[in-house]
Amino acid sequence: MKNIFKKALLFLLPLGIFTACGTNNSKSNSALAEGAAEKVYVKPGDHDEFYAFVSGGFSGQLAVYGLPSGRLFKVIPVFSQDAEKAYGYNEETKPMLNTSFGFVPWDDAHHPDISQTAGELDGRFLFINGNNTPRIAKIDLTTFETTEILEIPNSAGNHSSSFVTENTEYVVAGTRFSVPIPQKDMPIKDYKGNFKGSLSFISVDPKDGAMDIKFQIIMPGFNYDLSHPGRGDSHGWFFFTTYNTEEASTLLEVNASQNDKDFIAAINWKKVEAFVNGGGGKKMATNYAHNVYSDETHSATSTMRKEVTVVDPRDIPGAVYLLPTPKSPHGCDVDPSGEYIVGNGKLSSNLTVHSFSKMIKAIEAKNFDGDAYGIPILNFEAINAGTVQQAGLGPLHTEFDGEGNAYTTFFISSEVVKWKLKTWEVIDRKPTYYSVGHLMIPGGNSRKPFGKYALAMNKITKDRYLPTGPEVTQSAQLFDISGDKMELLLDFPTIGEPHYAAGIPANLIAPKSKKFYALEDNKHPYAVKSEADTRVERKGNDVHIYMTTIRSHFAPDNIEGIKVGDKVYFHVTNLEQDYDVPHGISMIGANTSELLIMPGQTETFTWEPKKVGVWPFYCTDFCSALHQEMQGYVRVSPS
Ligand code: CUK
Ligand code: CUA
Repeated sequence: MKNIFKKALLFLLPLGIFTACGTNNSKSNSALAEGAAEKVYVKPGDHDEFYAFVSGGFSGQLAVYGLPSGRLFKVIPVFSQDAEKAYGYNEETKPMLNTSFGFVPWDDAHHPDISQTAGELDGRFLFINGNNTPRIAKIDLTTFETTEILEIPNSAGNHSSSFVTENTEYVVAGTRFSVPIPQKDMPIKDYKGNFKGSLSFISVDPKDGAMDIKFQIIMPGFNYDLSHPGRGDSHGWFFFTTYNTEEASTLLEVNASQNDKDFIAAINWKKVEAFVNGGGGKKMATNYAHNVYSDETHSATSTMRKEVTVVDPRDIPGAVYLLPTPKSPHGCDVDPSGEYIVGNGKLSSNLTVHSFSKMIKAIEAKNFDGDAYGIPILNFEAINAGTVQQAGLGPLHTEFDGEGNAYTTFFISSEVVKWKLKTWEVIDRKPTYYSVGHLMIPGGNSRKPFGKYALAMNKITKDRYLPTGPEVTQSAQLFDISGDKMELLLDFPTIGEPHYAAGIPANLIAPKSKKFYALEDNKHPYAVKSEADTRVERKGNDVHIYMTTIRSHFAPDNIEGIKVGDKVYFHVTNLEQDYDVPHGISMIGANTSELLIMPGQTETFTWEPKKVGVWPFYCTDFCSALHQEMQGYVRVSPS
């Protein structure tokens, strides 16, 4: 790349200047499809064809939309407290947000990925990463609830996560920042050679989905950006983009973009797995939280783990190779056949595509260009499958439609570009409004993409919507990709900042969706199964109220004997056995949120009454014609 062009890119990349000027006609809808309205209109009462699970970025949550309508169905709380669902507020879910740093009720959620069987979406689980305090969460797609959160030790800015292998053998997490491993007090300027990266392979139990860090590969001190699993012939491999291969402690241009090429790290995880199964690797003492939510007890437990298995790639010949890839690659995307690995060099206008089969041949022929890091670097020409020339400015991410086409997002030139695998020719390009990050095609990260739609997730919306003060919504744009040319169908606002999304046909999830919990299976320690068992028990200053709800009353509903200075636990069981009949409750001045209790479930909130008096409570969810009668009183006497 010409130096002046590179400088321009570096200058423009963070500012999105191209965006602002290049799409001066901001209301332009040049790509809008004929009949777009009918194509996205889902009649009242009808269902959407796809679910789209869209990451909430710095909101820490995951939003569920329907496609093609763009209607928002639910925000699933994952890494952040959520008053609406009492997540992280009620006693049952607080342990989900526990970490080795204590209670951390926030994170930056980036990449959802749905579990796979034989390379196809199976609709069982969804995994998503928290970048800030490194964590991987698992969401059960029958209940749409976060059921497991695993902290990742030896990681920082957990970004190249959380993608799954072809049979969900592993969900993979890679550090963005290299850090001292183990952490220690040392001069930052001594980064080079001393800071390390880590790539974590988290096994997923085939039966219940339980996560466990099988091993961590300790890598050179690069930044690890994104990753994708191999599939088909390349199943058994995992690919990670890297930048800052200069190993600089400051990423100002002079330091971090010196190298003409960074790398995609290719990991033969089956080899590493065999090494570890044979007793290889070291047990390293560390500290990380493992939080599990049980549908039986409707409660989470948090345990602190003390040990992780780490491996040095230099101890496992043939396990790790570096694939030279131009100019700070961001996305690392493997096509449905598993043959092509697309490296999206952010500071490049060309897209580099590596060939898996050529990579294997180059390894066999030992066609290496050195091994500066103790890891063989493969010869660029030997592994190159092709290049998409002058495709756009600032390539970020690529998805596939399963018909031999790839779709790459370009942040700076603010467009989606469709191109053909094998011939590397650009077929179509459409502007996005504005500055697209990720793109999602349902199943686009699997052996079987469903095509039909592509969802662009944009960083900047400016004047696309009614203004709402300095902060305006982030946005998604839906494209019809069923024809040769992409056609814009719809804009819709999103929560937080959407990074990646995962889409899946509704019929792979909807039939299995849980309607309610069976009361007889409720193993919550404070559950009561009938009104006859409701009671108030005092233990010193702790008062436990075993309460039930059913349309349209609480039991008990008149509670006396509470004193200022008590800690009152409301353990509320919803006795309903019907779909969509939650009840809610809270108390005046309670600094935990309201509860929202699903049928058959028990939830607990605590209340520390500060004032003498008779204080009412009521149901917060409009549940029946007599909802407004659903109330009670607590009498609080002096201590
Ligand atoms: S990153 Cu957001 S646009 Cu976190 Cu996947 Cu590329
Ligand atoms: Cu129960 Cu309203």
